[in-house]
Amino acid sequence: MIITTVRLHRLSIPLVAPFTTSFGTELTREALIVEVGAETAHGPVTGWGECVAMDEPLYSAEYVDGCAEVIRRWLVPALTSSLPAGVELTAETVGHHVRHVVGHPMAKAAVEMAVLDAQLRAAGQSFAQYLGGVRDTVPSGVSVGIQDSVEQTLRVVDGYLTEGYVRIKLKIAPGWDVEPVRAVRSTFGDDVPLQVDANAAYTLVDAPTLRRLDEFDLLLIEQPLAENDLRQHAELASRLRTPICLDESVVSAESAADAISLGAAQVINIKPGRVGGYLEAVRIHDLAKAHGVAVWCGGMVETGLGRSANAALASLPGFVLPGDISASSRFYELDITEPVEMVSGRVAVDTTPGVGRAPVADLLAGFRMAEHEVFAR
Ligand code: NPQ
Ligand code: MG
Repeated sequence: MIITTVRLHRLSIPLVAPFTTSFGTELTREALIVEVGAETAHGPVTGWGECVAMDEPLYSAEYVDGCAEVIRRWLVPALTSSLPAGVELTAETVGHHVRHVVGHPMAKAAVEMAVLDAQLRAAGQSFAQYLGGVRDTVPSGVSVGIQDSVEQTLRVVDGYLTEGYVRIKLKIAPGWDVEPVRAVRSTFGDDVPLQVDANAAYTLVDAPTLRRLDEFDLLLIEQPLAENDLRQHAELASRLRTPICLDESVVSAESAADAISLGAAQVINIKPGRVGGYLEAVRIHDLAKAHGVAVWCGGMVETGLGRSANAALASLPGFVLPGDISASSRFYELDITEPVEMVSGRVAVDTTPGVGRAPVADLLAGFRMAEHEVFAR
């Protein structure tokens, strides 16, 4: 294809309730949507990508306005004006053309997603078909933020279980761990699939506290230690019965391979944005599957665009645990696409070409803070 236009849409979308993790509280989703216009063998087409960076560098080093700048100044030129003459741009070669830019996986992932969406729309193939999906629906888990009290946590969890979510993930932090987990277990029983996510808030000194979680038969503990502490995660794993799952630490297939061989990850959370795109996400899936390591699809409070693409990814065979792929309504009263629905604990995988849904113009406009045309041929 030949890219003819690139537009960046900066959105601010209110959340239905504040979302608190060990690193902070979010009231809105500061989103960045990439719109790529392209000329293909099948005619002109528009592709959409979502950048999952947060508005501040608290989850990882990237942040949304930094991503917009990287996309505008370095990634888009690499795929347009600086593309060598005669080179045909495809989604599969986006990573190659931007490899000289160090880091910035979320910015790269957003651009690759938009190009892939355009390519698949032109070819009439769905994301799930292209990525290798084998299921029509995927099980839907929900991430429960840190609440003001244990009582409030029980009310919130009760609501999600009543709605039908098949797995609960409690966000934890030092001082908010054993107590809420014990309360959820004693209230809802041992059969509720339950896991926790620390977002890197602990150190190895906290191993005795984390070990107290062993008695609650959790599916896993997600990212207890810092992003770069692979060796220390391996050490912690040797001291816990609860499987360790890495999120922030896995930034590429290479780091996934390191984590697996070090014994630092018994489970891997795959987020396409964090690893540089859906294609790298599939490579990590393949690697983990070959090593017998379970994977599941994480979430970054995506709009319906990224949420639908994540459901497609989670339909691959190695995704053997429920993902953080909840309904749009978990976070948004109004989404920018047709809402992603959860029915009987499952989310349907879109089968129409590309991601399967696109932003609705009026909804996009309603949440838009800025729109920049960063390239036009
Ligand atoms: C995680 N997500 O697994 C993350 C991190 C996270 C669903 O638990 C705004 C935007 C707020 C992105 C809070 C879930 C966020 C965010 C947390 C991502 O670690
Ligand atoms: Mg996480």
